[in-house]
Amino acid sequence: MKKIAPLLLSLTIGFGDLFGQDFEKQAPEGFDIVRSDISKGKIDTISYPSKTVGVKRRALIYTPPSYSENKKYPVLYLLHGIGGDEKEWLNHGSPQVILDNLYADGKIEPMIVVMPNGRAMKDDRAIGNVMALDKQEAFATFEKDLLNDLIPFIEKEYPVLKDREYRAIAGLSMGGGQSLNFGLGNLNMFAWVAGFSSAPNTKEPEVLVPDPQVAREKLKLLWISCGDEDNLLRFSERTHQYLVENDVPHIYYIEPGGHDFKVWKNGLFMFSKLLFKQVDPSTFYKYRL
Ligand code: FER
Repeated sequence: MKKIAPLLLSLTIGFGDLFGQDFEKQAPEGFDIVRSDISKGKIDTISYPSKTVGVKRRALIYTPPSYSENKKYPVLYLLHGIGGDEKEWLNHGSPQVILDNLYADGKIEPMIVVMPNGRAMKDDRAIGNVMALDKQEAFATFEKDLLNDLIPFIEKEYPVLKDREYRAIAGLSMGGGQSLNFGLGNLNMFAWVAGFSSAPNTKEPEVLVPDPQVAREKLKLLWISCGDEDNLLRFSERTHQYLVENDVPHIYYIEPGGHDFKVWKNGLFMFSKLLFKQVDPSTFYKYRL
């Protein structure tokens, strides 16, 4: 019996997985609730000099439980939406709780998460008309700030792995568009790219992925998710359609919901579980409706 039990267990899990029974499509209840009995990561505010903007800029950084400067970590850059700033995820998405819980359950790789302000302009506060043209342009300018200022700063100040395979970018809405634009536009820098409910700033598919062959070779994981009741769904849909037509493996994950943090928290939960691990593109279909 001693020998048979593990065999039966692995068979059950194997078959369960085959039929999708063990496949978790929604974060389980409590995934975003603080647990008192587990070790926690830490959130700090950092300030980095930006040549792009000409000022010092703020970002939040999450270091995982058991963080040590003697280890080396992969990094996820996690971006906010049009009405947010570097604190939006923290204020509305409990990313540190979601990640702490996943660590406690052994479901994610230790990683550093950087939450910058994606509105790269001198006054980068989310006040006044957040849709104003100069503010929208600042979301595009952030590509330079990220690549030339923030990433070099993080790589100088923190013990991080600098290879593209250890760098991920994900974001919600306007930050989802940024993640797809900057990630797919800089495949020499990012192997993991995710857009949650990506906004109209998402470049047209042909511009986003001009060379499907290169994307196929370089991407570890491209994740596109959106709520089925989101008015911006068409931007995810058209990207997905193009990727199918051009045979670029990706996860397309439409879940019940609108343009809100329920969807984005679930996106962070699901995407972070896959990050910096072996991925099997033959399982991507499971995320489809
Ligand atoms: C738009 C509608 C929504 C738009 C941006 C958004 C740039 C972004 C929403 C968000 O970040 O939540 O027309 O234009």
